[in-house]
Amino acid sequence: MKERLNEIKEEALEQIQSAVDEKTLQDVRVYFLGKKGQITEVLKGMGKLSKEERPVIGQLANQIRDEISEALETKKTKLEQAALEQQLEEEAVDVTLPGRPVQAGGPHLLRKVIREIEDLFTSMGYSVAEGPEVETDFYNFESLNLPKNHPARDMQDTFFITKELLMRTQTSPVQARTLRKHEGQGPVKIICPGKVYRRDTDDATHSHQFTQIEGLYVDENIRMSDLKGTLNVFAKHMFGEDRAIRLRPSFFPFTEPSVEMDISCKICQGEGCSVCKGSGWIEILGAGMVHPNVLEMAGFDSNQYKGFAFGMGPERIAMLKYGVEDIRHFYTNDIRFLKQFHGV
Ligand code: 2NL
Repeated sequence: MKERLNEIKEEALEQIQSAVDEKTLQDVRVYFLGKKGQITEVLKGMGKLSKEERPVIGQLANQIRDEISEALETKKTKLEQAALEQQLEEEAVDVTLPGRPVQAGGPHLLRKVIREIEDLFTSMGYSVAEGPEVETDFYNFESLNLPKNHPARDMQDTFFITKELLMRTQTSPVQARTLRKHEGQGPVKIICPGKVYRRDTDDATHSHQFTQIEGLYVDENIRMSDLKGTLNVFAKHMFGEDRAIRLRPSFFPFTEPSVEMDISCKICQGEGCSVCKGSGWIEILGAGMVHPNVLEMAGFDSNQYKGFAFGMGPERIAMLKYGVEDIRHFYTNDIRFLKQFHGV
């Protein structure tokens, strides 16, 4: 029996030694130390032993059981340690590797052009005013001298929401609202940038949604020459000191008289080319002296107060300044288009 017990010990230690996982260790424990295990099997033969031999074999069996148990524990700890080390190695991070480059964004070209125009006008004492994009028929049309059924409403195809509510077709309602707030007291000196909407079929030069900047200066003694001087400063600041401006008579319902402003073509120096369509001039914006009806409807005395106003499309300004050939580039967010203007 002694020999058999020692054999069991050798076998067990060998199996423990070669075990590669905890499941195998568990199987080894059951096979040797379990209720129906090898040691119990041997001890069943104790009855055949003499009185003197019994305690000796019993003691040896206990000793071997303890040794196997201890070997199992030691091996288990070893396996756990090895597993942990492997995991640490696999999940190791090389903190000395260079980081992934961060893609730096920047303001949209349109935003930059709008900001440049805002900066110029605020430097001349204008404030920036904003208002709702969903407007009432009153502020978008009636208060700007465009009564219901006026034929000039056809100039601006409109997205109506209800009979009285619409998507604003211009930023002038912001100016009408601001005038009203001043309760007949000048001066009012603002520029109004923002999104506007018109029922239109999108193509290279038209969009159903675009941006506009309008300006308004109302005070006593404001004259057409003030308008001309202001627009001249604007044109030279945006397009270069060497540019000339020209005002042509035009019509807007909210101004009288009304003009359109052209700048001289930089490409051909006024000779005529494909950009200016042979004329030597490029149209930039519309403007005029605020119609007395607009002043009166906003609560201003049109004998005491005069004003000038102008409106322009930042898309058009950006297209001319940076050679953008399709207005849809501003809205489709192709990163290759947008990135070209990061430095400007
Ligand atoms: C254009 C022309 C213009 C105005 C906008 C305006 C606003 C008030 C009173 C009078 Cl509250 N006028 N705005 C005046 C003239 C022209 O825009 O071609 N825009 C793209």
